[in-house]
Amino acid sequence: MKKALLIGFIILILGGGYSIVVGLRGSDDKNGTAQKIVPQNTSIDEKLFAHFLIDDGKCRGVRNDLYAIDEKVVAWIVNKPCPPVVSEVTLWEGNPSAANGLLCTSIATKPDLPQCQDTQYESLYGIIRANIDKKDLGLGASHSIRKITYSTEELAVARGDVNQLSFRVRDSTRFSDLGSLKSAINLYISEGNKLSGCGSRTLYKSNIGTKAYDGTGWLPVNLKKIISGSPFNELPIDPVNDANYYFVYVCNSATNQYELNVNLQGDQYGMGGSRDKESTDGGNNPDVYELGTDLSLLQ
Ligand SMILES: [Ca+2]
Ligand SMILES: [Ca+2]
Repeated sequence: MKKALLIGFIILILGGGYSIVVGLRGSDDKNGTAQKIVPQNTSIDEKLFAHFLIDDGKCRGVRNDLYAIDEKVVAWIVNKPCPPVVSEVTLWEGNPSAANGLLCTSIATKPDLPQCQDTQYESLYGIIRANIDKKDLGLGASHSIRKITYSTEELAVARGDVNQLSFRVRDSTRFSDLGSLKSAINLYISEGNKLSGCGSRTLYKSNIGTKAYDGTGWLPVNLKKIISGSPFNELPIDPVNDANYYFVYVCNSATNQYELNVNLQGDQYGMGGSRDKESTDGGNNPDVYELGTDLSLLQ
């Protein structure tokens, strides 16, 4: 098989982000038969496909079908070009949100020119495109074709799973940023500095104030006083930082101690979750993640 004579650029819009897939197309593979499929990733995550394509695609109300082919490749067929792709028929594998998840598509200006990552998919793609109304998609008895179906409830579950993934990413950021903040405040204290502005346990929240780290931002600690300098160019804030998710700081000037709190989003980190952090942090509130030098200051 000759290699890449033409490079096709396929731009996908998935989940608000942009991914670029560079497709390679050969010139001498025109026998019109579907060859053996050798996918890079042999596992089909049906939930992700159902969520990203069936559920997120703006094709509801028209044809919006997913087929598992040989349990290795997924064909998505719609009645009209449907975001995030511009072709009625597309071939996918593995994870549809990954940059290399799209195997084949076609572009509006050259509908007869398949844009495939690898020539091995071209004949398969061509046959399916020519037979979208046939039950076996024109592939014959040598291939298994299974329609992937999901109920409204299952789609909702898939949506939840995907949301949980993004929640965990945010929680990881929270652990990292709050850990850094804790280290900075501890260093500030260890160098003989006093916490101020504590009032009678006044609450300071990251959704109120600026990111200035000189004590005038949302955190009333002048990190510029740290001898080696502030570890931050700006104060960290919660990845969401709205009325429900924000960092909280409270201190006690008499003891020179403080507490930081944050509400985590991932189910696994909540009380009873598989990686429970909120109720195992040594604090007095099982519903939030607490850290600092006196975890009883805030509940
Ligand atoms: Ca806690
Ligand atoms: Ca507490």
